[in-house]
Amino acid sequence: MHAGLKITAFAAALAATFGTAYGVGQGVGPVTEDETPARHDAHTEGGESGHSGHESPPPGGLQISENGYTLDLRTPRLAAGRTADLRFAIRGEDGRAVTAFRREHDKELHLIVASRDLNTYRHLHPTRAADGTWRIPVSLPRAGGYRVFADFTPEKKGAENLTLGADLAVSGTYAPRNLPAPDTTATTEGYEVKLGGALRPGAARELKLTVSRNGRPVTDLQPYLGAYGHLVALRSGDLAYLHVHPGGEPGDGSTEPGPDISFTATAPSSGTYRLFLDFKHEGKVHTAAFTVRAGTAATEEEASGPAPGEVSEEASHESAGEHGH
Ligand SMILES: [Cu+2]
Repeated sequence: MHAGLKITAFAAALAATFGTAYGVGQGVGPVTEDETPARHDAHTEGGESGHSGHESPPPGGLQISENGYTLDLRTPRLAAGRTADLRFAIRGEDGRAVTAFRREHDKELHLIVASRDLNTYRHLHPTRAADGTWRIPVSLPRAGGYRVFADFTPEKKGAENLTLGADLAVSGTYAPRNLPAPDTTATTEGYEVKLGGALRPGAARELKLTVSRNGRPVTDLQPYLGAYGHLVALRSGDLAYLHVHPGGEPGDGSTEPGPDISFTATAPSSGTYRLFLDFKHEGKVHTAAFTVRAGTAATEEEASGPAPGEVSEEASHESAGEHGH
């Protein structure tokens, strides 16, 4: 077991990997100050803060359009249980599809698809045509409301990382399901992942995920998109999107290939979140999911167990392992 990273080393690694526009900006906030005056005006009018350098930007994924970029989801409806192409484009202010993206973690764009009840999750890497339209075959098992997130950085001077979100409707017989109960252990395809640390509203906190299989620590995780793990956190209720990254990367001399994967994450508010960890081992990508509460007493009662007649927690867990890769 490695001792974890010193916070300074971690900050340096983050800065080296993501510059100032990614990751750091999620938690600290000053990055978007100058480019998003409108929403910060709204904050300061409320008298919350005269020192705007300490404000956090709103979480990603809540808007279909931001900073002049729009997620144009060309297939807003799919049928449950059928594989079909999900198509979309990212449009600039002129309405044209964007064709130049900066690579983040080996990809020009990361696409997340999650059901509103957070029982189904996909992390996908679509293919872009020369004209800027993207497509990826997807199969979603259950009907209901879904959210599609496009996480990308335009290749343009000064452009920052953006996560745009759009609604997707999946037709079929709709049986809403409860959010799985909070738990610090998740199992997926024979692996057990333990979550250490806690989310705190407005404060950066280290989360440590420890991977084992058959009771033995996994110490030969494989790099997946430039990291030993990718963690996405979605807020239950509105699916606010936090994309957090590990405190170090393969080959930096201090980051070991498991069993621990550390991240720093800041919850934008108290509430209940669903965390999805992607990791790669023996050539296959796995997803482990956790329900986590951020905050204290006020939120303790929110995520109650399944109501009578609802699908059991066990059944809910099966979907945590569904993965699009
Ligand atoms: Cu990705």
